[in-house]
Amino acid sequence: MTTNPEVEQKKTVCPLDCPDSCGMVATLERGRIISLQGDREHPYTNGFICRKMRRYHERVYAADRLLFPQVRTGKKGEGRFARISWDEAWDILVARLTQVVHDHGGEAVLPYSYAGNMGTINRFAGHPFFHRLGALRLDETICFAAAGAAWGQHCGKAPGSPPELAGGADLIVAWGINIKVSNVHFWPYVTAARRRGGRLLVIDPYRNATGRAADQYLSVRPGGDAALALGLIKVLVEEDLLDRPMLARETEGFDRLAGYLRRTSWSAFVGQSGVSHAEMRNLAQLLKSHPQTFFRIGVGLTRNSRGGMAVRAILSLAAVLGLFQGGAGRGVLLSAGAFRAHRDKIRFPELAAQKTPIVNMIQLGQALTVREPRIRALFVYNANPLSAAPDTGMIRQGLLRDDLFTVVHEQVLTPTARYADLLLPATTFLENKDLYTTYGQFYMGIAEPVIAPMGEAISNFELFQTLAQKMGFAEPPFLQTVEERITGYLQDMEGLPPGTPPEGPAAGTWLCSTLAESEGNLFRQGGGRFVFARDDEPQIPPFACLTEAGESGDADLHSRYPFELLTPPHVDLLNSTFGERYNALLGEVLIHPEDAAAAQIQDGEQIYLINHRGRTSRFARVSTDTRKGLLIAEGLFWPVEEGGINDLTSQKLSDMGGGATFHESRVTVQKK
Ligand SMILES: Nc1nc2c(c(=O)[nH]1)N[C@H]1C(S)=C(S)[C@@H](COP(=O)(O)OP(=O)(O)OC[C@H]3O[C@@H](n4cnc5c(=O)[nH]c(N)nc54)[C@H](O)[C@@H]3O)O[C@H]1N2
Ligand SMILES: Nc1nc2c(c(=O)[nH]1)N[C@H]1C(S)=C(S)[C@@H](COP(=O)(O)OP(=O)(O)OC[C@H]3O[C@@H](n4cnc5c(=O)[nH]c(N)nc54)[C@H](O)[C@@H]3O)O[C@H]1N2
Ligand code: SF4
Ligand SMILES: [Mo]
Repeated sequence: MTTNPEVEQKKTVCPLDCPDSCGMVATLERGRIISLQGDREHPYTNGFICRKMRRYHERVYAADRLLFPQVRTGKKGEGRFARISWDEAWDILVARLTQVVHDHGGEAVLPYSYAGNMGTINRFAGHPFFHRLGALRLDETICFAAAGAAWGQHCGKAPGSPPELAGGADLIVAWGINIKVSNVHFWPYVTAARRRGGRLLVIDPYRNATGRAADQYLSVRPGGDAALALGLIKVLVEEDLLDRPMLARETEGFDRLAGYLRRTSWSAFVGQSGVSHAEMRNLAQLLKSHPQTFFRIGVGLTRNSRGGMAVRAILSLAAVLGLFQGGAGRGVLLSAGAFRAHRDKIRFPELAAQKTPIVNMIQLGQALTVREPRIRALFVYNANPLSAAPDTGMIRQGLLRDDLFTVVHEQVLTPTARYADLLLPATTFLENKDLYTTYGQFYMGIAEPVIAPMGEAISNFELFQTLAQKMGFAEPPFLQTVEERITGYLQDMEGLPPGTPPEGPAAGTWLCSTLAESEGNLFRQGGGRFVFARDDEPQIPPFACLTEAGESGDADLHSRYPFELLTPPHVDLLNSTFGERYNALLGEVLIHPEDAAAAQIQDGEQIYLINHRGRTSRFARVSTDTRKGLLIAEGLFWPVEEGGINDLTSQKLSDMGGGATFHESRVTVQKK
């Protein structure tokens, strides 16, 4: 800590949609933030943060930050606006929403928000308002829906293993996750495990940054994980490498899965996964000879039409290996599940007079173009669908509609914000109070504002509390303060240590969940056990099994679009957040040398990626890090002239939970 009276330090929490949820320290000089660093006192952050967040304060003070309400003056999408006062903005907002509800009913209004700010209060700030208004409900499926449904199917309420446990593992398996990019605070546990002689195995269709740093890399066909994981169980069954007493004691329904695996021929597992029988036997031996194995499973592998099944099969493999029983260095982490609370306590669905129809956020394009009755008002906050949702060409078409009133509450002029009729300025997390739980580790914290709001920006919470009052909504949730909403949410929350004050931990302190099983059985507290097979959901197969591919297996599309495309995160972006730093940058696309040679594409050359949904452009990077026939385009950049990468992706849903299929598009390439 400094002794200079003009310099002070304040603690805060990273609000981004990242599993790490870092504790941070802001240093201020004469009230202005001059640096952001990791909090050394946060047990998981351990004093470092990623490079994208170290520069976040530049964004707070940037010249292109949105600081005042504005109305559109140019054509939709042109990005020309004129400043107005908040009084004028409220008048427009109240008048237009009232008119739409009067003329077409509340169901003509669609709120669209996700996780631009993961603070519990601000993330869910709009839900009470839209329930009360009678608006359509948004199914928030874009990220974790398939993975969550798959986990629930077999593991019920069990939490994931604490990441710290991986430090004691002999083998860490990073399955469909790019730790070095999207979960950087897990890496120290990889290093710790290796120091003790442990190994890292990466299973991914391309050799990502984590794969390049691994001891072993296994290339799987996209969407082939269920076949691989089931093939591994089949080896264990056929070679009699099972711990039968453990399976009988700790799990349910294994025999049905085993029977299916015995009956199904090897060619199906090998064909779908692209992994040979011999490789599977070696891998099964590796797992069997390393009892201290930790599975770190990502959500990347769920973003296709077999995504839920991939998770189900991998969890079944973990259960066969006994990883849910815990013990030193043994565990399974998909999502932490560190604190459990009733979301209704912040969403207040009881404010709705009736249950209104649901729109899956992945199908926003469809909702804004072909859906009947028409949506007349779209309210976007905490999200940038024109970059981050699939099939953005169709969304753009919807946003151009003259009879659609679009409100965007934002910090910067995102591609979506350019289409706003009314553009409202949002605070950043550094200007807000909020409660932050996490999905990749087990610590919770509360952050007080580090600085006062910039310009005339207001938080999501203030936006919707004020708007509710202007609309004449007087129910108790609309009169709550931030503190009251936090206290309400924490009531009955599972995972809070005894003695936690009702208002939560003091700002700047970190509270560890009691659900963190440091070496224990993951079913110890919630009860239940791993269930391999169940029949209570007739629309999904009772146990993990092989299923057909969607777009990637479509013979007609294959003949027109010979490549498969994956679109995973970029190290310098957080989904589309920070796109303004790289404005108009196209990004790269990895292409295998043989494919590049066949199409006469040189390394560094700008090419088009094209399919039946749209077109975008990237710079080719010729590399053996990808497989033949597979293109990899990292990052949701904001190209202005061309569509973005999501112009190519599909609104088709995954097999479970209504999740997205971002990593399953067929495309072709063309020289520019
Ligand atoms: N720097 C950075 N960090 C981020 C993000 C970001 O945009 N940038 N996004 C954040 C968010 S919201 C989330 S949800 C997480 C996501 O983080 P992850 O869980 O890591 O998921 P993805 O990044 O989508 O994909 C991870 C890996 O899955 C691989 N993959 C794709 N399809 C398959 C498949 O069929 N099988 C297998 N085995 N692997 C496959 C991809 O090639 C990629 O290497 O990261 C968070 N962290
Ligand atoms: N092709 C492809 N597409 C993907 C993915 C992929 O891997 N491939 N990943 C998907 C995943 S996992 C996710 S989670 C989604 C995320 O999709 P989104 O939630 O739309 O996330 P971002 O693109 O980061 O956009 C968040 C926006 O919220 C704004 N924001 C931040 N804080 C606040 C605030 O307090 N108030 C308001 N009003 N705005 C705020 C930011 O400036 C930013 O523009 O993207 C998905 N899209
Ligand atoms: S984006 Fe992730 S790694 Fe970076 S500071 Fe935020 S929580 Fe930490
Ligand atoms: Mo996500």
